[in-house]
Amino acid sequence: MKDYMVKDIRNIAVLGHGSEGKTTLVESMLYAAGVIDRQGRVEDGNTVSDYDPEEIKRHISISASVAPIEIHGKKLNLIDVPGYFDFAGEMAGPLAAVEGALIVVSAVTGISTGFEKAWNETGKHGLARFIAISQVDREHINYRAVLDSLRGKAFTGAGKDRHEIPIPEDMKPLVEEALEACHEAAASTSEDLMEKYFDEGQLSDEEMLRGLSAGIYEGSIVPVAPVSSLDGIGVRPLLYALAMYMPSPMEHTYHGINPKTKSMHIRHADMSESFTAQVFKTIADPFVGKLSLIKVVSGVLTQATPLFNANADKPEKAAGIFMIRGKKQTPVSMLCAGDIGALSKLQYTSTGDSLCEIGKVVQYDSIVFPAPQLSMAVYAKKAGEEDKVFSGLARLCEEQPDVIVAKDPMTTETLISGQGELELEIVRQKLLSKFGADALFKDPKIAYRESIRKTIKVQGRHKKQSGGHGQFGDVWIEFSPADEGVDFEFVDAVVGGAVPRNFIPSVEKGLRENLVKGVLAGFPMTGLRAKLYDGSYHPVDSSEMAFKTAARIAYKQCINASPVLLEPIMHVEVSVPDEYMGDIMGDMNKRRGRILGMEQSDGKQLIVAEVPQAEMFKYATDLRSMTQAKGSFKMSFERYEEVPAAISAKIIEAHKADLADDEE
Ligand SMILES: Nc1nc2c(ncn2[C@@H]2O[C@H](COP(=O)(O)OP(=O)(O)OP(=O)(O)O)[C@@H](O)[C@H]2O)c(=O)[nH]1
Ligand SMILES: [Mg+2]
Repeated sequence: MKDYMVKDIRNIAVLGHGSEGKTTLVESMLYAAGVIDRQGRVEDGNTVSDYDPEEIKRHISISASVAPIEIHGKKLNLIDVPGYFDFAGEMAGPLAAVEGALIVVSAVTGISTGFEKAWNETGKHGLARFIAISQVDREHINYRAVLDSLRGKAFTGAGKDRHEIPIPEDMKPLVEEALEACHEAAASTSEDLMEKYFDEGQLSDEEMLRGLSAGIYEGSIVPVAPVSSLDGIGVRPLLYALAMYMPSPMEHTYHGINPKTKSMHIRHADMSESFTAQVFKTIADPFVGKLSLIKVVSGVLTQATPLFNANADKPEKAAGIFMIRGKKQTPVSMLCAGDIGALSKLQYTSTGDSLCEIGKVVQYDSIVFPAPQLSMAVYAKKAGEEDKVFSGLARLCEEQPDVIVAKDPMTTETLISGQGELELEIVRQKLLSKFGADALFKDPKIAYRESIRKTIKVQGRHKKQSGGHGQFGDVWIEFSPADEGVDFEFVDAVVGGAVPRNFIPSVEKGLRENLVKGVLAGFPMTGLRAKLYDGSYHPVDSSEMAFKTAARIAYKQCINASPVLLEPIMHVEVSVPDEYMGDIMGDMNKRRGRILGMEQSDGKQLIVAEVPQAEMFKYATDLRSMTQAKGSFKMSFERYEEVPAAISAKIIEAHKADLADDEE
């Protein structure tokens, strides 16, 4: 591959709803540009982009992949981004690395949720946008209807390579209409072009290029191109239009800071500036090891560049510099401003990090990944393989920053969280295939708690005096519900030395040690007040241990203080389009939820509710199917509440059975 000037580079993310034809379009563009001599098919598992065994097995894209194409003297770095919502985490990185987006919408299904999300996200990033209406070769399509539904969002017009395509008679009116629309759109981007257009009724090619590029760059023009990737119809004109009209990185200004001095730095895609780059994706490659995919923001990178990681505040050393196309890595001696490539074996670097030169530190905004929507508990299938499982997961999480593995402080389980069940299942499969570690993903435990509802006064008397050193400890404790929000309160109300001062801390310690196991089912006790108000001791046989045991005996009698089971209640905010509100509320009621309120927000209905955590497992999956993935939700812990009696009986039984299993 030859070196390209910055002005001739086009970085383009290919986005859209799942199965709309993104990978197939990238494949047919590679073929049309002569990069590959045989066009692969997703069904045959031989496309350039979908090279991961899991992708080949499932015929969907799972991770973003880069496919550079050289055409019309330009270098188009296409990044094929998965459309399925389980892989939503794969969009954030590429959006930080590109200046343009090609959003694919199928002529069969028209605008869908994935299109809306891609449209909104690319809008937020201020990217230049093209739309490809794919699958126009399919039957029962209504191209016009799709075009009209897009009209509300974009300008219509087919990019065209005049020198190549003869126009059939019956298509002439459509092409004329599109050409006229192109002229109007180009003219609308500046006063002088508007004037010229009104005076002469048309613009020159150069003026068209200037006008359309300006409009596409500022977002007022979004070209729409019909394509059939299987037959290649419209693919070459689209390539031409992307090469001609998409902005180069030169048009952008990049803002960074020096994290230590807080000084601001402005960078341009200029080879004379110092080298800076951002890592937008990390791949754990079985052969070259860790690969960090980078977008060179400014300057030039060679093996001699003194690399520095601004986020880790550490010098870095790359084993190699590569150009990437699908799974193929081609070693190169340098990467220039504006271009996309990869570095191998960086030690301290993760996705989102900024790389620069030692002594010329610039850090760009980190990449924000979507918050996890679903969690599962992780166990090694075979005892003793825990390390293998968790070290493998740590490696895989480097590749997928939206997947998080962390200990749940409430249940001490290790949880893996991500966008959806499919994403987590694929992580589990990769753990097995790449690292030979077999894991079990289960529904996480609920951090139930126990408490008491009644006040009782009880005695805990421990006496063992059968030869040798005896043991004696005797306490009277009043157990009662503590104030709201208090976990445990110990009150020393001993008078007259009934329990010697030095043993009172042992009573408290004894109680605290036992609180981890409630009297009802063995869940941790909370909201308990223990007032030690009397007792007795033996001058010889009393000891710390004896009083701890006495405390335990007293504590066990909390079973008579109307103990109850408490469950975590979550504060849930669900954002959905109006038409789904009824379903969501009905579903919330089925989950023992309490609707607190509804309000309009961002053009959607925001439903606020409180729902038991136990009813919210896999809510991400259910919400997606109830709202065709148009809904989103946020959830956070609110408080503990009593579990209804009927439900608590089942939970207690199940937990006792679990504890019995653990003891075996
Ligand atoms: N007839 C026809 N089928 C197409 C065309 N483009 C894609 N397909 C088919 O549509 C299906 C999905 O295509 P993909 O390219 O995998 O779609 P995608 O958008 O990459 O899907 P994800 O990566 O899973 O989001 C495959 O069966 C393709 O063969 C087209 O232009 N015409
Ligand atoms: Mg795909």
